[in-house]
Formats: sequence, structure tokens, C-alpha cells
Amino acid sequence: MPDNIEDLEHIQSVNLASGDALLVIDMQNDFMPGGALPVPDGDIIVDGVNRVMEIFHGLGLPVILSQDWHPSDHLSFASMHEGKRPFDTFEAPGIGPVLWPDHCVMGTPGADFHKDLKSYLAHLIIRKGYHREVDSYSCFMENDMKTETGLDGYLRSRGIERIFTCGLAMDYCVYFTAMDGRKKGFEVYYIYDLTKPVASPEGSVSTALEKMTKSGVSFIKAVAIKP
Ligand code: VGL
Ligand code: ZN
Repeated sequence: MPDNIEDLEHIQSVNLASGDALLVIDMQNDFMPGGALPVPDGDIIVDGVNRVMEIFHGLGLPVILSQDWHPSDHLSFASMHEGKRPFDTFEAPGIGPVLWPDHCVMGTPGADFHKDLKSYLAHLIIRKGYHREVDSYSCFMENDMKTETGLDGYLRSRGIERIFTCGLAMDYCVYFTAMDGRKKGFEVYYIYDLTKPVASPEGSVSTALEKMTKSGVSFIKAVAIKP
């Protein structure tokens, strides 16, 4: 696996067609610099994400946003576990491999989309992580690996076969969404210049790249997506 994401083998060009959808993951204030769980440079992809959303929207193709949406006592928060600090490793059913700072608490400004994100272009906003005991990195399935978010049914009833995904974070929610998309039989294009990693614990980025490659996710740059 290349150390540099730029060196990934990637698709040179894709023409969009009916049956394609865009999934923009967790472009929320708490994942931006200055937020509760900041992803370094998370804000610099906003303009590029808007451009891709406009392309899909212009073609009448579904644009779907996800929103991490936790109760204030969510068990993925280090604050809920005595003696634990954010980013400490932790494994429990549906929680882990690390604990997080309190973030994306439902109804708070941290859970809102970045102010410049053109969220009005979305056909659907799917929330996830609202069950206290279970986290949900993937926008398809909660981390118990059995509770559906409903996204699969939505995509199927709209005749979607290929999904393009981007957003935050590269090594968590975008990664797990791409993996579940493959498991559910969609073609998956991972827009790798429109995502940024949390990069914790160490190795999370290379693991994500390796697993996505093995499961048949295609990597693409935003400029290669043609209307
Ligand atoms: C995410 C950690 C915790 C993400 C959400 O959006 O990647 N990461 N909650
Ligand atoms: Zn979360």
C-alpha cells in the first residue's frame, strides 16, 4: 500500500449516468478545525465537495448527506467512562476501537453542517449514531453490524447502482460507508482528494486503504468525475 494517498491506483475518468448517487459524509462543525473532534484540514475540502454536489444536482442525481448525531450521553464518548480520555483505546460491542471527545451532540451547533456547505442541494439527510449504546461509523449500518440506517433501502428504491463518496473522516465514516457499500453490492467510488483522516490510532489510514482496495472500492479524484 502506498504511504502517500496520491500514489494510489485510481480511475482516470468516469461519466455520470442515471443510477449514480453522491454520499457526502459528516461535513459538520465538530469535525472541522476548532471543533470538538477536529479533522486536520477538514475545512479545506468544503469548496470541492460543493462543486461535486453541484454536478450531481445539475444532472438530477441524488445527493445524500450524513450527519453524525449523538445523544449527550453516547457511550463512544470518553467522558462516559471513568478514567478514560479521548483517543484511549476501548473495545466494547458497537463501540471502539478508541473513545472520542464529546462531539456532534444532537441539536447543538457542533452537529450542524459547515456554514459554507451547500446542504440545500441534498435530497436526503441521513442521521446516524443516535442509539446511546452503539456507534455508527458507516452510513449504512450501525457498528453492531446488524442495525440498518435505512440508506440501503432508499438507494435501492431510487435505482442506485453506483455510489460516489467523500467527506469526513477518511479513516472512519467515509471508509466504513465505502466498505458497507461494497458489501451491499454497490459499485463504490471513493473521492480521495475530498476527504481527510482523523489518523488515530496509528495505522488507521493505511488499514483503511488496504481494506478498501481488497474489497474492490475504486479510487477517483474529483476532477475525474464528468457530467
Ligand atoms: C466519525 C469518529 C466518531 C466520522 C464520527 O465522522 O468519521 N469519527 N464519530
Ligand atoms: Zn461520532
